[in-house]
Amino acid sequence: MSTLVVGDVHGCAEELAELVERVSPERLVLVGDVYTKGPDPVGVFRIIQERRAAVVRGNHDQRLLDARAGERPEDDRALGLCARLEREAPGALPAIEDWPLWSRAGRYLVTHAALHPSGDPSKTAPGTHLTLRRWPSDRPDDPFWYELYEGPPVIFGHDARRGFVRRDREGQPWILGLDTGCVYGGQLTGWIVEEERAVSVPARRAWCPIPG
Ligand SMILES: [Mn+2]
Repeated sequence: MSTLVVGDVHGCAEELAELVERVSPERLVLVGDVYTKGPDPVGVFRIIQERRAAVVRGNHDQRLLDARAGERPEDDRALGLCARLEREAPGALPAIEDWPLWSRAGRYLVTHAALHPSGDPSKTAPGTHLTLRRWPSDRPDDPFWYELYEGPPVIFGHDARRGFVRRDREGQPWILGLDTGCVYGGQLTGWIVEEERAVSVPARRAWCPIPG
């Protein structure tokens, strides 16, 4: 068995295809934020279908669901992407409804943004799974959530400004942040769970500036 967990794809289907071809995993898991910002969300949906990928829901995925439900009438970009997906990839938006806020890959918990410091997903608020970077309130002087983390091994994404994060415990990888900013011109990074190693492919180009 080989399991590849991949950081924020953000519509970068070419890079995802290259990474998946290079590793040929039996199980593909994405940490969320898969469709928005980048050039080819439809291509990403095809790869998810072909590989029967598991996806945990990210804040940008949730945003598409909210836009589709009429809860973001001012969000032209989300509405535009919803319209495109409904036209070119029917099934893409309804599938998001089935994506959980967290999952497992081997010995790791997988979530998009963060977990409660205990590592207990049932104590983790939905907004923490989806968007939190700093515990407890995302204030600029709060510590990063993983500085306080005491739970089981975890893989997350969502923080391209931090880039690749790795903390070990007892000589084993323990906290892994995989968002290396592919859509901003960085890299797309995955973690091969059974081999305990990272694999990256460079971005073809930058599609938007990294948010501040
Ligand atoms: Mn995110």
